[in-house]
Amino acid sequence: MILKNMMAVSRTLALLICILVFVVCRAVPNPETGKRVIDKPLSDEKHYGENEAHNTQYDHEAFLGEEEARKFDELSPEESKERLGKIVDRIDKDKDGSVTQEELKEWIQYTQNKYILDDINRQWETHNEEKKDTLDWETYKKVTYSFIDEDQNKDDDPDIKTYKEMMQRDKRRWTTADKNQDNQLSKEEFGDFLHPEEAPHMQDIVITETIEDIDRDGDGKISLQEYIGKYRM
Ligand SMILES: [Ca+2]
Ligand SMILES: [Ca+2]
Ligand SMILES: [Ca+2]
Repeated sequence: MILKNMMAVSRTLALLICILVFVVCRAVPNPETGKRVIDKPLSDEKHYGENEAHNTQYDHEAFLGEEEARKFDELSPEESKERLGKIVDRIDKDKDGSVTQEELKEWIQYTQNKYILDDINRQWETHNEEKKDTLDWETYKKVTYSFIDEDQNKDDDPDIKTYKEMMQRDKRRWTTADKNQDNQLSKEEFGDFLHPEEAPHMQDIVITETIEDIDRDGDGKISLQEYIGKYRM
């Protein structure tokens, strides 16, 4: 229903979304969930479902952002049409009455950045109950991994073993994110910790974690089979 309205606003716009989303998806491999470095997909929906059927909800979320897309689901067709019209006005930066590919690209980047900023704010509040200016590792660990008793050796439990490994990787990333090395993360450093793909000084850790995710047999190399297995789209 929503996409119909979008097409009513502009058929060309819908086509551009498909092209752009396709281009972005091809550029950023979308490994299975569970890896620690996350390239936030444009939507949690699958772009193509069974038999390569096009999932319009994916475009919908890429275009509006997940939260905004949810709001649209609750609107009547008339209301969503009106609201989409207003959004198109915002996308059309030079106000010439049409949306160029560049304007649409900027809009999608804007919705992605907004997701990242919202996520940082949300997680900062969750982990920083005392509302301090900085966060230390022990506080973060207590909130995130409270269920792990490090003194008890339960490595025979595969879940606990996995969480312990995740915690060690988090600690390593935490140390890298601590740019001024005062053993505390400012909100900005915490943002780099959560979304290392956005920060230049975190690039090495992004590469290391990505290799670790793909290198399943742990020999330090990525075989063709490991690569294909991981990045099959
Ligand atoms: Ca324009
Ligand atoms: Ca710091
Ligand atoms: Ca390997």
